[in-house]
Amino acid sequence: MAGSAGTAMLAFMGFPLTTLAKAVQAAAEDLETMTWSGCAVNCGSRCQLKVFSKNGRIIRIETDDTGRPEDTVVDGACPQVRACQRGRSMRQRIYAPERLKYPMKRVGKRGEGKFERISWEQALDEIAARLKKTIAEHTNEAVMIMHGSGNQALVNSSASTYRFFNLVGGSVAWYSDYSAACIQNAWPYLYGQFDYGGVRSKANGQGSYFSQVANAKLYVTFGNNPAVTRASGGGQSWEAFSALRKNGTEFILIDPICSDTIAGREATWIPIRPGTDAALVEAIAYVLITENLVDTEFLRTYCVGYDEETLPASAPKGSSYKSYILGQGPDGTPKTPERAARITQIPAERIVWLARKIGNTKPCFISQGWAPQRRMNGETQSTSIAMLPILTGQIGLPGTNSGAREGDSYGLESGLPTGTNPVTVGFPIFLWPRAVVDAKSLTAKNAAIRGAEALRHNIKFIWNTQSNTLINQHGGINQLRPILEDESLVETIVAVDTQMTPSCRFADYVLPDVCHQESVDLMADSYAVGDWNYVLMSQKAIDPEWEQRPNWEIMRELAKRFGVEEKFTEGLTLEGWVRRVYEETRAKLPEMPTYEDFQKVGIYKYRMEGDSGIVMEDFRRDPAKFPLSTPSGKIEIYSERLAKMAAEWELPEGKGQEIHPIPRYVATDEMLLEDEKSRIYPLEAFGYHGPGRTHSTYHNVPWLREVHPDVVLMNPVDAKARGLTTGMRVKVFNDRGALVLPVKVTNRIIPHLVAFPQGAWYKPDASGLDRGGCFNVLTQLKPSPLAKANPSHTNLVQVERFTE
Ligand SMILES: Nc1nc2c(c(=O)[nH]1)N[C@H]1C(S)=C(S)[C@@H](COP(=O)(O)OP(=O)(O)OC[C@H]3O[C@@H](n4cnc5c(=O)[nH]c(N)nc54)[C@H](O)[C@@H]3O)O[C@H]1N2
Ligand SMILES: Nc1nc2c(c(=O)[nH]1)N[C@H]1C(S)=C(S)[C@@H](COP(=O)(O)OP(=O)(O)OC[C@H]3O[C@@H](n4cnc5c(=O)[nH]c(N)nc54)[C@H](O)[C@@H]3O)O[C@H]1N2
Ligand code: SF4
Ligand SMILES: [Mo]
Repeated sequence: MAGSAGTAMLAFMGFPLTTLAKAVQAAAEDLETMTWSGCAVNCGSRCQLKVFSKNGRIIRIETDDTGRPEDTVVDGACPQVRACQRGRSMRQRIYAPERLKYPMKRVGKRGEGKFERISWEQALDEIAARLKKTIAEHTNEAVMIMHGSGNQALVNSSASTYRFFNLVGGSVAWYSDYSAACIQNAWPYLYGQFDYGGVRSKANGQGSYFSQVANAKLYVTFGNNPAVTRASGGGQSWEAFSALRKNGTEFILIDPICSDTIAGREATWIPIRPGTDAALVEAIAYVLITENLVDTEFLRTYCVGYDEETLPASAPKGSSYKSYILGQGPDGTPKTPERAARITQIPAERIVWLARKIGNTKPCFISQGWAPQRRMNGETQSTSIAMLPILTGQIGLPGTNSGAREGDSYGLESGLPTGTNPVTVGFPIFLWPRAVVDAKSLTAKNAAIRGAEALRHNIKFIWNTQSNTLINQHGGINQLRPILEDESLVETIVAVDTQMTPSCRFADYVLPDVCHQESVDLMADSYAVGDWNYVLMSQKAIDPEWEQRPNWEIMRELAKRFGVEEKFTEGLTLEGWVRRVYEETRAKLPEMPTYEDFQKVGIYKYRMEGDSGIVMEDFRRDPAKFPLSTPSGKIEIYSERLAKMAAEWELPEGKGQEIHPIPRYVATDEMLLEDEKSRIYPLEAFGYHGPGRTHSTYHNVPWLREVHPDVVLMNPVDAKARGLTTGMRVKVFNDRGALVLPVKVTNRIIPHLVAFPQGAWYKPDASGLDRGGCFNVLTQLKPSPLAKANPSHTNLVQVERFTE
């Protein structure tokens, strides 16, 4: 051994053995090792981490410092893939007191949080037996892998989970997500498609890249906070600010909050009431039409249904967009700025100013974040915003956009192959609690069921991996809770996580996964890294301290118990798969280093060629040759498909449960002035995506809780009326639930709205009052009409001072 040889040599040279040997040992112990890794949560980016360890413990985290900090893709240079505060505090997540250490089995009632430690053998045997029983008794349609976005690495992530389940008959094929379900399901009727993946500018109906903002004279965005929601140095916030700076593009943000994206910058904030963007758009359209600022040539050539002349044959008279705006349709109401001023609380003169600016400034880049559509009226909010570039012909040209969130080139698709799900019947994800309780009542026409006319089996087995959606992130927590607690409904819940989260507390078995730094993997850029791409190496820095196992190994062990281990592994180890995925990626990018050389550098940055970053460029150039995938091949401002659904779908009771063939404002329940309940709950409320967490991940990191404490933002007008000052504790409540947090009184939020970051961990006290500040005790289980999506941001509440 090197140690004893060194000791022998020192002895031979006549030095006092013990002192020097100790010194050598101390020096060795003092050595730090550096390994490459990354942060792969679902913030839309991925960032490189440099992990420094000593004596088997991680002691420090740094990040990408290759190249120059000022490098930006807007100048054609490769940006640093710098981690934000979250990635840099990874160490505190690895060593958190909430870290899962051993497999555990529930001993108390479900949800009580009482568990006993068991062996891996026992856990895996029992889980395998239960899963086999569920499949035998209820089929694979009764098995659900919960939505879960916490780990976006390429191999040791839920890819392993899906791979296993697809080998044993599959799981219910839910679709859509919690991020962008409304725009995802509404956009295809307008533009033919909505697409997260692929070379984005080639996907019609996606967003142009942020780098195109540099070619625009005016950038107008709705409910979009890239400084926070796109925080990576390799990602879109850096690209956005570089693009804005390059040619001094004028920047207007429409948002109920003066967000970090504009605070302190050269920008105009137009405060708006949440959920009323579509009403603002209608008034802008009114000004554009009446002042001849619309691009009639564009509307005639590329669109269907703008005016009566371009309406499809099946559409009734007076149903065109123009007729609706001018009050010549069935409602007879002109959509004037004065009307919109009442709804949006933006003064009419300001609306006219904005309309003239948009109508007269070209190129104009219009986009939206996803908050305006994470609502009960989210479908028409998202398509209405698209009407601005459509009316002004600002599509398919440099410096323009479709109205969607800014796109990105989203590199190569690679990762552990998951196989194909043999089950094709599924529901929109937000409806899963109803699929637990009464699946057969969910049909194609009342619940957008796909693959069958109705669901056939209640969900009996839930596999909750890298997910806090089982309870924390879903919505209507107090209404969901009894459904989970009832053990006669879902018979088995397995959670695989790295932390003891609120969702884990509702599991029957809890299995501890490794953190990225305790195993080996690859990561790649995702849907928000902007106009550059990369692959990251994640090396093993330390051994897991307890009994944690990589998810891939957990699924392999289950595969063994189902007799499909060989099919699962294809004869490879986890590292073997990492290597294979790397080699497959390298086959497409021959300039990538060898796997061995890649270990030294940890990152490979590349750019997708032949991608202008301008969405619908081909369609604009030659609409006959490059039609959209709508039935007419054009932009369908009037959609016959939506008109048919409006006539045929069964929609529930309630204000705003409507489907319309054109993009238009829809007022809904749980909106101020619209809902009777606003007399009791006179404040609107939403939980934005804050800088201190990615959803609920990183919640249990003390550094982040200190820098970004959870506080309720409230306008001084509302605070004064309640005798509140900053720092006081308040109770935020409605008839669905209540929570306690400190208040922060600030002019950066509009009156009659309160907002605070979503994702805090649900922590109810004995009375059910949430001491954790989890927004979802206030949200509802009722879905939006078309997409059947989570209306997370549509809530009425009351706030009062809280004393124990
Ligand atoms: N730091 C951080 N980054 C994240 C995440 C995170 O949790 N933390 N999550 C990631 C994920 S998965 C997603 S889906 C995205 C989410 O990205 P978004 O959905 O875009 O984010 P939000 O914070 O909900 O909202 C963005 C802005 O919209 C404003 N807003 C709210 N309602 C309305 C409205 O009706 N109209 C208008 N005009 N503005 C409105 C809010 O005040 C906020 O400033 O972020 C991603 N990035
Ligand atoms: N009120 C309200 N609710 C919302 C939203 C909102 O805007 N408002 N936003 C919605 C949106 S857009 C989304 S995307 C969802 C997100 O909801 P989720 O997809 O559930 O995301 P997270 O809350 O981050 O939970 C991810 C989990 O993965 C775990 N995890 C992290 N790394 C690993 C790993 O390596 N292995 C394993 N096994 N686990 C790991 C984390 O500990 C955490 O428990 O929330 C939705 N919920
Ligand atoms: S949370 Fe997102 S931006 Fe922050 S380090 Fe992780 S991947 Fe990067
Ligand atoms: Mo999301």
